[in-house]
Amino acid sequence: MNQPTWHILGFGAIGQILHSGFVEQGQRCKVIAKPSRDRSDTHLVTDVGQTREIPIEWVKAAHTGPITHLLVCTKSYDAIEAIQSVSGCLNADSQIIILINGMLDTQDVKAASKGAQLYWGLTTEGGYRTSPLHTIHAGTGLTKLGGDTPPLWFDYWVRAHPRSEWVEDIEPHRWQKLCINAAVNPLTAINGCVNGELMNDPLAHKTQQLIAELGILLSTKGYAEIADRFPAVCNEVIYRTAKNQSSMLQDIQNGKRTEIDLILPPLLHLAESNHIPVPTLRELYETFLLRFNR
Ligand code: KPL
Repeated sequence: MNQPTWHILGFGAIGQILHSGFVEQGQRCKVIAKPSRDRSDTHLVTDVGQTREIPIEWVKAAHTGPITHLLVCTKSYDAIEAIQSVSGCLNADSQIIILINGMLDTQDVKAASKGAQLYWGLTTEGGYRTSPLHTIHAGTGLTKLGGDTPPLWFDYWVRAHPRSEWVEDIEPHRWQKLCINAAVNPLTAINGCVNGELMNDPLAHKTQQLIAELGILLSTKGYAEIADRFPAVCNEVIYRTAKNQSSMLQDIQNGKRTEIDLILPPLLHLAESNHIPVPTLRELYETFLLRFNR
């Protein structure tokens, strides 16, 4: 297979980290510009104190030709509209990789995708921005992509992003990532702290209570193995992204809409429909709504 040309929708911290991997590995990667976007020629990514400047090839949604490989890393609530904005460039051969936080319905994405092949992914890489085009890569993580057998493009992906793996059944991993975001994001947003503070007093106890409740929800979904490993996996993400500001904390600090609606309600709904008590998770949601006036 020829080297793919990647198109990125959503140029936040994760979009910028992924973009830098492709470009630095010599792969073509175009960034689909929002109309209002500052279109500088480069962006910066800082990794353990070293800052690299990466050239950007911007394209306008309406003016880019057919898209073969589309990477969606927008906010979850923007994803459908963002895909619709390029639907004229998609066809049944296009490959769409969706790497977002929160639970978005596959049917809704399919409806926007012109029959393109969809792949779900998730990443526990930690990054935050100090300005629109400067990302601090504050914690390393793992990226998982999945759906049946790995497509040919996955080889190119791994060259650019070596901490990636293919999993046949991505669904349990999506739920695991949802649970990680439920444990980390609202609590860091409410307390205005970096992820690592969840390991310390006074937040450690609440964090572990949340992790325990979320583990029960994962086993309710039938993901016994993932549920058993959840405390270790979630604590490892917190440890590895200790210096990171969660995406929800960044949204609150920047006065932006958060992804809370696509993170906690699906889990509370799961708990309710299975009569599972999740008092800590429920209280977290109530506190979040009260605190941020929603
Ligand atoms: O996904 C994240 C986020 O902040 O949204 C983690 C992995 C928790 C890193 O901060």
